Amino acid sequence: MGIVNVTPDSFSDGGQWLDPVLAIAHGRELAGEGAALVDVGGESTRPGADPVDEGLERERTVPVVAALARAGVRVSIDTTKLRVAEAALAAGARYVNDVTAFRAEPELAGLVADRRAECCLMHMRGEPRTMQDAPRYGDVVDDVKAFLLERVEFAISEGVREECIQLDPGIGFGKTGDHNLMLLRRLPELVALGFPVVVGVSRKSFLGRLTGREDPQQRLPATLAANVLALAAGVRVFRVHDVAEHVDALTVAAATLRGHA
Ligand code: HH2
Repeated sequence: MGIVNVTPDSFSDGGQWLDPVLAIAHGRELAGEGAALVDVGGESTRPGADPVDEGLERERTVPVVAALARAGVRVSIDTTKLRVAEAALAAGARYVNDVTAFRAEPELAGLVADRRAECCLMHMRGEPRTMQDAPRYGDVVDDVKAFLLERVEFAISEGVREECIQLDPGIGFGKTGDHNLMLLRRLPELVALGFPVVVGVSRKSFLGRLTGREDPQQRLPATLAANVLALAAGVRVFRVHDVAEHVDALTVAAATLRGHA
């Protein structure tokens, strides 16, 4: 899953793809590099980010979604808002990536069901503005699992088909560095729930703290290490900024795990 942030304030590429012409070209490039899905977002979820008004979020994302879908790219819309998702699906998106797992606008589940779209249900503690204020868990993996299962139940009760659901532990969303590392170490427990697991570690700050890389753009080697191990743990979807590099690394890692080309 390649990332296209049509935002001025995303943590690692804010402002780079705010111009729709550049965002469309970037999405096509990521698809050309091998992304099976391109995730288009118009609102940053970085800790402390300000919410974006629905109209503006639609203006940023829908033209990009429409152009990519027209070009044959499979598109995901990264939004928590019903109206934005509705417009994006009408413009050709096939996947809804809602970091609140249908908690912000529960009607979003019915929309996904209706349009027979796929969706990612992600764990987040609280909301972006406050999620990093002293996050605490009993057992972080057990808590995330229980949350995700509850959201699966909700989605299914709204008509979303089981085979359309993917799960994501929400790396960096209301977690300390150690919470993130424990979730990554125990990914097989999430994989065992039986749904495809998505992880989004790309360039995130816990990698910067581990490596001393303050510039998010310099966190590619750290991101590759985490994603290769996630592949070995059974993860199937990797939400990344750097697609070409991940295709190489994951191709070699997957062949090695199989023991043949
Ligand atoms: N992480 C980010 C945004 N959306 N969606 C899923 N499913 N999983 C994630 O881990 C995830 C996500 C944050 O990364 P990014 O989009 O690069 O930054 P920003 O939210 O600042 O735009």
